[in-house]
Amino acid sequence: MRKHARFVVVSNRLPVVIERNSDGLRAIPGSGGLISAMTPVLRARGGMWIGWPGHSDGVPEPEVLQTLEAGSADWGFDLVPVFLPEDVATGYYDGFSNATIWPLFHDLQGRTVFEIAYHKAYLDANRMFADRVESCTEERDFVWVHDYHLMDVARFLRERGTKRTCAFFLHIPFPPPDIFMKLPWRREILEALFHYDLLGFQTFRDRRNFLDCVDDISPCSHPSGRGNVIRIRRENRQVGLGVFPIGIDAREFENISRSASAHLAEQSVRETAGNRKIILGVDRLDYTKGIPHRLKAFEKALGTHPELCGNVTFLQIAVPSREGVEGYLPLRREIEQIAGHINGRFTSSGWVPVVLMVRGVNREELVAHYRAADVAMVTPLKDGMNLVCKEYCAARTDGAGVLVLSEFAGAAAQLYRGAMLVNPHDIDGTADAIAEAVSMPRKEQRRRMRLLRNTIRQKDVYWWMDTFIQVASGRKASEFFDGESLRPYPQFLYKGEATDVTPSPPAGSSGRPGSRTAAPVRAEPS
Ligand code: GDG
Repeated sequence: MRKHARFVVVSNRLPVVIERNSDGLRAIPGSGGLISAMTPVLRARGGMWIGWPGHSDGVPEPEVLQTLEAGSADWGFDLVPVFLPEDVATGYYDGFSNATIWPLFHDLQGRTVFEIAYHKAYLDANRMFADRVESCTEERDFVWVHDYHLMDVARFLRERGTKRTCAFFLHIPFPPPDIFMKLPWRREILEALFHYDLLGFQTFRDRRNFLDCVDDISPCSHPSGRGNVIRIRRENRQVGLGVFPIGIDAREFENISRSASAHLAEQSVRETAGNRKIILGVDRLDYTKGIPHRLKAFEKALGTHPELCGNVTFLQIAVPSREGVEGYLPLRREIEQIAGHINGRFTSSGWVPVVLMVRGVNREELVAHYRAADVAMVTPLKDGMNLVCKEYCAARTDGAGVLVLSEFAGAAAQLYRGAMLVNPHDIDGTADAIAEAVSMPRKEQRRRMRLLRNTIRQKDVYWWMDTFIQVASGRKASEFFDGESLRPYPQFLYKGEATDVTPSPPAGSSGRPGSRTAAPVRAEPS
């Protein structure tokens, strides 16, 4: 019998990718928002991660298992695979998760595919995840299921009679009723979510949307309480509904940013841009991230603010993603075409306005790009949170740099006081914001960056996990980790930096779209 209850993470993908090299198979780190957030904690404190190892490309399951066992020893936590038959995996992942829920929950109804076979595959896959969770965990373990791929896991666990504490965090937005109601399986999904003990959302906007949907579909549910965590009673179950904006490992980004190698790599990024001012975009190549809109705003800015021509380089890193899902390859072509068009129109001797990198870079190079960027453009059409904007600020150990942030990113609820907020659909407004950001005086940059960095440091990934686990399990998070605190270093603040971490909207703020300072969605109360 184990001494402690275990901390178990369940997500669509394991945080590793199985790769074959000349020495055989090995588990290398995967990428993406969830992995960036959770891996540091599990590596430091141990636990278990259950997930799909991805399409196996003919690698036999025993070999995958063996590789993951070796990976578990290296990584310091257990990697447990859920093997999905190829047809189930395709319908569940490419289909229901990424062609139905992903676009719909980002308000993009026109891109949403409603296909009953996808939904069936989704249920099959969620049942297989529930089987694995049941067989690998005990009743006293704490099971934390992540994201829109796995909304039905608790339902299947409960059908088997298990009573494990099972909590769920939605990393993406929850849509308002007029969009959610289009889903043929809307009632089933809400019912499934009620089998969790706690549902976590990124922002108040998402929780409010969820409650509005519940109210439309089953008005007999009764919410109670106020603030970050409320309760809702439905039939004989009580479910917590919490708002937990996800953070990053800010200290880690600061440490990389201060390293000599990051300084060196920063120089080479600056040289790529001919030592001009740099505007940076870093995104998965996804239609929700607003890359075409951003490039068009840059083009507009060059046309209306001629002083930018020859003096600014737009550097866009776009990491290929979900290439099996419809719509992703055309997006790549669209972005390449817009970048080519801008370069064709504005390039002059020795200056190319847009540098497009359609590939990922390693962590150190990423930080070097953050350090080199005078302006970061994080302008998704809608985003659950967005970690890139937080990483950019954490990497700015010099206290300079300007964050231009979409008011439709969940992060805007936390960062609206230091960022320049834009509506990414407003190309002219965004173009003006670009010009303003590029010429912002150093003193104003520092004032804003101080606010941003302090919020990001205090509401970091450890704060996020600690708060979520405590609310979900009723136990201090340290109880799952041999009594140790989750944060592998003390909470840190620097002298001379403000400690304002729980911003509230400025007095008289209307939150009106287009405003560069108003809060677009409610900021979290203390
Ligand atoms: C989902 C939600 C939510 C990107 N390019 C490179 C690279 N990245 C890393 C970034 C960042 C992560 O990928 C992307 O995270 P985001 O939060 O921006 O976006 P999603 O992947 O859509 O994540 C999102 C998140 O979950 C967490 O809850 O914030 O709203 O959609 O960490 O650094 N990393 C490296 N090279 C790259 O080229 N090394």
